[in-house]
Amino acid sequence: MSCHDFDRALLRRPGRSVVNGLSANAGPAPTYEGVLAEHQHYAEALADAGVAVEMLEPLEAFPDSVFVEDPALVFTEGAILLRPGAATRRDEAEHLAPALRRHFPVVETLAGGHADGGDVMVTPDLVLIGLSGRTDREGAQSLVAALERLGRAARIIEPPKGALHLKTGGSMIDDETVLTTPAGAASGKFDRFRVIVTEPGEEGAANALRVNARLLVAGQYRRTVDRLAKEYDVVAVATDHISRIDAGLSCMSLRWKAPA
Ligand code: CIR
Repeated sequence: MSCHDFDRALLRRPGRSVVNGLSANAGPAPTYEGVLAEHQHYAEALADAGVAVEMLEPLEAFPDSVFVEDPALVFTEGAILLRPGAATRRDEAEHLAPALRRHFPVVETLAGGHADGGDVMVTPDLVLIGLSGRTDREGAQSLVAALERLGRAARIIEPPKGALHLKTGGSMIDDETVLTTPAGAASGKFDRFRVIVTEPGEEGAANALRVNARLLVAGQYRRTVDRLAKEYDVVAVATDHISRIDAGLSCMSLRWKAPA
């Protein structure tokens, strides 16, 4: 089975508070309507790719809670509630717990530290955990232990500094290939894969999302979209608004294949 075979996805509709989402940039905030439209288009693209989408209600008290990838990890074998590294996001995990318990008989937790799902790259044989401003060594080690309890091998890596998360700068786009930035390629961290580099000035395209046969790519990065479309079944999904709060395509869903 490919690590991109999915039939379920869990999403959370953005609340109006999403305009106050965390951002490392001083640029303009997104509009609520802009984020909502991008989120709807994204949910449709996932459904078209063959997954059943469950949409959770907004959580106004948590501006970043639309980015459900960060407080949890999900696999066919079970789920893991994470410990998000940003103070304003810490309690998002407990709000996701009821939905996870509905879908997964096993829901693991982390013993300590902090870890965000954006720092987790699932490859066919190994789960890579990137250290970042959100994922510390204690959290990463706790996550390795939780993954082992689910029967998954993991390795902690130190990706190039500067990106919010490991997957901000790189994504598995098939079982052998990583799409990454020039810095990600130069780091050597992805040398065991075939590497495709984003087009110059289009580093934001590195957070792409493979779902079954489809590859979702941020639509504003036209040259990278065109390059990938020569090889993949690409769906361009705009991220103009969510990128203003440092988000990309992987972070708006949790995806898994239900047990047969
Ligand atoms: C944050 O800073 O936590 C949010 N504004 C963006 C989270 C993006 N998450 C992701 O790429 N996995």
